This record gives sequence, C-alpha cells and structure tokens, in this order.
Amino acid sequence: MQLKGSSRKAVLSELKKIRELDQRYDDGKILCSMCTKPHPIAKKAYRMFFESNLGDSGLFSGSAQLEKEVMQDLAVLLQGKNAAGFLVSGGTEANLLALLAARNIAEIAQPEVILPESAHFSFKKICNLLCLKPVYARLDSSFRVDSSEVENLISNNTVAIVGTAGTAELGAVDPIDELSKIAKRKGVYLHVDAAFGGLVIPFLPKDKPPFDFNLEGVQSITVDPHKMGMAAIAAGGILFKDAKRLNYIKTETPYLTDKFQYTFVGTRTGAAAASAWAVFNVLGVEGFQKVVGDCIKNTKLLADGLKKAGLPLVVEPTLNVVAFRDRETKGLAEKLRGRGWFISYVPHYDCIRIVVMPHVKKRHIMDFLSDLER
Ligand code: 0PR
Repeated sequence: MQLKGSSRKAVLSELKKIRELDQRYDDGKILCSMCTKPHPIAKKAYRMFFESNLGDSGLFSGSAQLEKEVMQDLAVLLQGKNAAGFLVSGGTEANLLALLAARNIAEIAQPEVILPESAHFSFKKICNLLCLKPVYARLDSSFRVDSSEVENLISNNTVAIVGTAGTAELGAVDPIDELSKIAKRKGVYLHVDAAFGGLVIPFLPKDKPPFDFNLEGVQSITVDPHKMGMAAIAAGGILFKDAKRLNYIKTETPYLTDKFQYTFVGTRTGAAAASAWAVFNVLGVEGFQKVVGDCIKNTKLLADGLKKAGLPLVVEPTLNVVAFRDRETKGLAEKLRGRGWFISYVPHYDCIRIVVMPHVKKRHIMDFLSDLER
C-alpha cells in the first residue's frame, strides 16, 4: 500500500486495465466453467445489498428474509416439505456442513464416509478438516457409483454415504434412489451433492433422474445458486431434510444479534442472497426451464457435432456436460487452448470436458466445432 492514496479516476483506470486480464463469459470461450455470467437482475440486486452481512443478521433483517425465501424456494423445488438450510460460500462449504452434521449425529470414534470415486475434490478437503476417513466406491460402466459396492463398504464406522447428482467431470448422476434404499435399510446418513445438478434436473424437459427429498433416505442436499442458478458468487446452498439437524452444526455467538451461527463462514454477504432471490423471482420455474432447455439443446448440438467429427464421447450426456476423446486427447486439448478455447483436460478419464452453461451459445458451439475440424 502506498503512503498517499491515488485519485479515484486513476484507481478506476488501473482496475479497467487489469480487468482486461480476466476472461469474459460473453466471449463464449469459457467452456470449462460451472459458473456463468450472472443474470442481469443478479447484478442489480447484488449492488443494492452490497453492504449487507448475514453473519449478523439482526442488523440486516431484509437480507435475512431474502436468504430464508431463497432456501424455501429451493426446499420446494427439491421436494423437502420441512427442509431448512442456509446460503453458504459454495458447494465446498455446503458439503462440509452436511458431513459435519453426519459426523456429529453418529458420534463414532473413527468415522468414515463412503464416497463415489467421482466425488468432487472438495470432499478431500472436508475429510481432512473433519478427520473423516474417505472410503471410495468404484463406478459402473456409465460412470455412476456402483451401489452394491457402496453397500458392501458400509461398516460400523460409516457416518455417511454420498451420492452426486451431476458430477463435476462428466455430469453423471449417481443412482440416488438405490443409495436411498441402502441408507434406509442400513440406517446410514445419505448426503446428495447436487451443487451443479440441483438447479438443472428439476427443469429438464424429460428423463429427470431421481435425486431429491422425495427419496426417503436423502438427509441433505447441496445445491448452488451460483452455478446453474445464475446468481452472483458466493451463493452455495445446503438443505437438511429435517430442520432439527441444524442443531448438529450450530455454534453459539455470545454477543451478536443472532444467538447461533450455523455456517462455517462467519461474515457472509447478503448480496449473493439478494442476487439469487432476484433471479428466482424474475425467471420463475418457466424461465429456468427455458434456460436449462437451451443448455440441453446446445449440449446435443455439440455432442452430435463431435460424433460427426469422429470424436467419441466418454458417455452420453445426462446433463449439460460433454466429455470426448481423440487418439491423442491431451495434445488436442493443448491445441484448442492455443486457439483461445478454455476447455478442461481430465487426466483420470483422458478426456476433454465441456460444460454447456447459459453463456455458451449456439454460435460459440459452431465456432468451436469448426475450429476443431481445422
Ligand atoms: N460439488 C460439485 C458436484 C461441484 O461441481 C463443485 C464445484 C463443488 C461441489 C464445489 O463447489 P464450490 O466450488 O462452489 O465450492 N464445481 C466446479 C468444478 O470444480 C467449480 C468451478 C466453477 C470450477 C467454475 C471452475 C470454474 O471456472 O468444476
């Protein structure tokens, strides 16, 4: 920091210059992100609630109301009549709170959690923090967790099993209905990581894989408005089927306007809550159906184009994620990056992965396919 401040004009012009280093969703080159350009109303709402702090919600009752209403909307969407939860910093914190609850409910000396091999890497951080031993279950030929393997891995130390509804790498949806039956039969906590899929699956035109609180064994769900919800970052979501579960994650806050905090992050922005609230209310279910429907159409366009170009898909897409291979996939990924495309190369599956988010338009896909042809 310099001793004397600069003029606002100078600071803004410096910021403008530096911002040029950031990629923009509008350019259509970002094909590797599960976040997207927030809906225009999200930006306006964010600005309005820019100062608010949900970490001391008695000071910001309006923001707290918005958070509550967003969580109610999510609960209804995910069929959780009595579900309750919070907007958090993202899917990582949401998954953390779920496993914290599961661990505290179980009170087991050497706790273990059963994760699909495809579970998001956030679970590695979480196991580390919560001293949970991760036990990985293998996937079947369609990259969904093998539920019979999950059942076999359950031991006296198991505090939770996890399923993913929309994996980060392939967009696969685990057989949550089968996991739910196992969870019920064995009396084990089931958490569903629907950070991505939670705001896709309910709006699919058809073939919605079951994953929500309609399945009796599901105890908690991660669902992030800052991914397919088109809200501003940081808007992750955690919902517990039964509000009583919140007792297992609460911490007393002796001198704040709130008696307890339930989130890991203390000071947290109400602006993200306002942005999610605004998007939910502007789009409604029909608006989201249109957004998701367009992403699915573009996914199909891309998948068909890749097949035509002789590039096999790793798996037929369930959601708006496409993964494909070439004879020399890594080399192709580098060439595409050289041409300005931001795509992910996933070493584990030796594939290139593309997430067809709302900012990825038909014209961008056509450009990408013709570049690929070249
Ligand atoms: N669970 C799943 C299924 C996820 O896909 C993600 C993140 C998380 C949990 C963790 O969520 P937070 O990152 O909100 O804590 N999925 C994306 C991914 O890892 C996150 C992302 C988004 C990465 C945009 C890059 C990017 O440009 O791919």
